[in-house]
Order: sequence, then C-alpha cells, then structure tokens
Amino acid sequence: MMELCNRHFLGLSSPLSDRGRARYAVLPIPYEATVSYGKGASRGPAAVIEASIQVEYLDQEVLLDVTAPGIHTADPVAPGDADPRAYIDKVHAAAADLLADGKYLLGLGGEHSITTGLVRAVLDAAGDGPIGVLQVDAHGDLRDSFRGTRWSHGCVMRRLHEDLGLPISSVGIRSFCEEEHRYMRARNIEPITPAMVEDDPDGWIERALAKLPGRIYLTVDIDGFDPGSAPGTGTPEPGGLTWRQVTGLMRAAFERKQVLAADVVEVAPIVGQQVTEFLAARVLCKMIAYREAAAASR
Ligand SMILES: [Mn+2]
Repeated sequence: MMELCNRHFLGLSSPLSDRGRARYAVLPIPYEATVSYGKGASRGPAAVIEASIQVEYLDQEVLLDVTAPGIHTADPVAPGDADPRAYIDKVHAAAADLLADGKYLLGLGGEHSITTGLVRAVLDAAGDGPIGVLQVDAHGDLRDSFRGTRWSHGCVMRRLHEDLGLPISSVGIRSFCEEEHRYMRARNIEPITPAMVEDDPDGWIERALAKLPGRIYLTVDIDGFDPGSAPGTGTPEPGGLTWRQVTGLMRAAFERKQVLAADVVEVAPIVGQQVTEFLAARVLCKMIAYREAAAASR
C-alpha cells in the first residue's frame, strides 16, 4: 500500500508524484487580493488537495487510472504581494518553469486573476498559431478595471481578450455589468448562458467550441457550476451549470481541440463541509482523464 501524502494532489507519493517522472503538474496558487465579496480563495488550493485524497483514481467514465501518467504537485506560488500584477508575474514564472520541463500544466487557484499569468506562460511556450480560451464561469470577467485595479478577478477575461488578443468562448455566464455588456456587443462576444444550455441541449457544446481555434486554454471558475453543486466560492450566482453539463463540455473540448493547459479557480472553502473542494478535485481528475482518453483514441 502506497503511503498517502497530504501535500500532494490525490495523496500521491514517490514515484508517481516525482517531478522528473510525472507528465502532469498541479500548480497551487493560493492568491486572494482582489476578491470582492466572500473571502477564502487563498485557502482553496490546500483544501482541494486535502479533499483530493478521497477521490478514486479510476475514472468511471473513461475507465482510466488518472494517476498512471504521474502527477507532480509543485510548491505553491508564495502569496504576499499586495500588488496583483507582481503576483501574476510570479505565477507566470512558476508556470513557465513547469512547461519548460515538459509538464502538462494544471493551475489550482486562488482567485481568477491568476489565469493571466498561466496563459502568458502557455503563449510563450506554444509557438506560433492561434490560441483561444474556453471559460466556464458565472461572470463575464470583462471589466476594464475593478475596484482600482486592471488585474482584478473581475477583469481577467478582458486582459486575455483585449490585451493578449485571444478569442474567447464563455459558458455559464449569468452575471455581468453594463460595461461588460457593451464590450461584448461591440466585439461580437456572445456568452452561452445556462438558459441557452437548457434550450439547446444538443447544440450548445458545438456552438461553444466553434468560436475557438484548434488550440485552446481551459479555465474553469468554480462559480460556473450551480451553487448547489459548488457553494464554496466567493460570489455564488444562482442558476448555474450542472456537473454533467460542465464535464460534457470538458470531454468534448479534450476530444476535439488541443487543450494546451487548464486551471480551476475560485474555490473558497466553507468550514464544516467539503462539497466544493471535492468537486474541484474531481474537475482536475476529469481534465487528466479526458486528455488521456482522447490521446489513447487518436
Ligand atoms: Mn471568474
């Protein structure tokens, strides 16, 4: 019986968790500076890793052991920067280090602002050719600035779309402000709302993926799920997506696109229950399971 390690995703220990051997790397990013409402995102990564120890290694859907390729859990990107820009630069450097080592990067936030650092590192490593971003989220995150900073979690998709010039496809969106609405209309960004998902059960995934080039980055804000499934998040919005809807989208994305890297963000643990962190751990496992299954069928 392998000894479990509570610092490593899924409780893995050597050799499966060794950096040299693992094909996947989970990067904990315990950041929380610009969160606007419920606090606790800085405690998300450790709570998700702790919950992950209870997750079965065999994915019951694709019937693959997600630990087989090896999963390294990197040292957390140390918090401590009041300036979100400086922290995002640290995330960029940590992600670049793992990518340079040939690891498949899975970011684990922390608030959503950190995705900018991860995506920048992926762009540096990916070479020429278009890259899009598939976003699962309750919120547009398309403000130019929020509460005094352009590096807020409420601005992350604006930075990716406007500053980095990446096409985006957003699913689960059910909360945005007037400024974001104007920006979306002017740029022909049409988010897929949960209502649209319900109205078009056979077509919404195709519509979401059709907006994107062949290579994508996947960012899953846990608040894209319905708060009934994922209550532990800073800004829980009613009327969200189900587990099957999100995992169905993820499976199709890994089958039809080259998903270069991915993240899960905005888990803010609730004392006394582990629903959200367990779900987030499962999302990370699904990313590995779907990627491995897609590679095996090619
Ligand atoms: Mn978000």
